[in-house]
Amino acid sequence: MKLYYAPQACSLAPHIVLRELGLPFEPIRVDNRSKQTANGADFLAINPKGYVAALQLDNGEVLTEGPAILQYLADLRPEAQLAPVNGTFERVRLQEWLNFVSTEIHGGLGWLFNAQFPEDVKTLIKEKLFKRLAVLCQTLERQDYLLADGFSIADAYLFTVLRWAPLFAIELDRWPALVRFQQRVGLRPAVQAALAVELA
Ligand SMILES: N[C@@H](CCC(=O)N[C@@H](CS)C(=O)NCC(=O)O)C(=O)O
Repeated sequence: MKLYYAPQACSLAPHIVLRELGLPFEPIRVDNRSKQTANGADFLAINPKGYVAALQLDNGEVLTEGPAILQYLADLRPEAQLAPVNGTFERVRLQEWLNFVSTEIHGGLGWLFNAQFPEDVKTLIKEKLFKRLAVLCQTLERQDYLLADGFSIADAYLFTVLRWAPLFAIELDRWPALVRFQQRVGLRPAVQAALAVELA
């Protein structure tokens, strides 16, 4: 498998999960501005959507969209228990979190990267985001991870997008449960290995 990633982008989540699962893969860096890969390929020819993450399977299929990629990977090694079994209520609960992280947190923070947005619009986006962070806190104050049973792919995704908050002067100290969550997930060897590659 090949993981097309951009350093510290949302592709960090599948990068972490690939390492958590110990699956063989080739990380291929993408320049998100030029849409060129580090090995000189046209990324748009690989993923016409033009964004990371993209996972190229050994049969040539290219899978995109973070929540789909994460679930595909977790199901390759169900014994690692990074996702509840498909068809169970717990799996739907996981999908509920994946969707929340994708639309409410990733989506919310994602808008703030847009330099053309006026400050008052960004303030409105932040106000909405703060309400969503408070929702996360309600869960993470009573348990270590989004699912009560332990670390899952949803946590890898949440950890990834919460790392962007300080870029927009959003100090997570306001939500101590989120700070503890970031510290807890950040200590995982797979997370440190993925970050070491992306920050190199
Ligand atoms: N819907 C996609 C969004 C992916 C996304 O937002 N990727 C960003 C990095 S976090 C990107 O590559 N943006 C570059 C671009 O849109 O040109 C997903 O959930 O995977």
